[in-house]
Amino acid sequence: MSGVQIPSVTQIKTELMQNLLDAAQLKDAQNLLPDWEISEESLFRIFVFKNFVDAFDFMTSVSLIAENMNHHPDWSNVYNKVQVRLSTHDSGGVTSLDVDLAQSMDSLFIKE
Ligand code: H2B
Repeated sequence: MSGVQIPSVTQIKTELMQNLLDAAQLKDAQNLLPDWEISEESLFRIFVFKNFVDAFDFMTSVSLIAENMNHHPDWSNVYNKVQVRLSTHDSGGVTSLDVDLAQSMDSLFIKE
């Protein structure tokens, strides 16, 4: 075997943490996403639709985008409401992937 280095768990964790948005980036995210509640842990928004079918249509459209990104929302649906929480589980907080997915959800919602 050649000198292949296996990173330690601490090294891997440090690398993942580097993807987390810092305070300034979270502030920029808040400007891009005025309808979202933003914290270091997650992005949160409740989408309200005319009825259940519109809410489910939205979720179906988002599912295709999420699968494509390999980045998936934590969400729940009750009748015409879809409650969404976005975070990057692998990094333990908010990354640019969450901002990207939130923006996609916002633009799908406007088109409803
Ligand atoms: N979605 C979210 N929201 N965060 C993740 O860290 C994540 C994901 N990781 N979808 C992906 C899948 C990972 O679990 C798989 C193994 O690639």
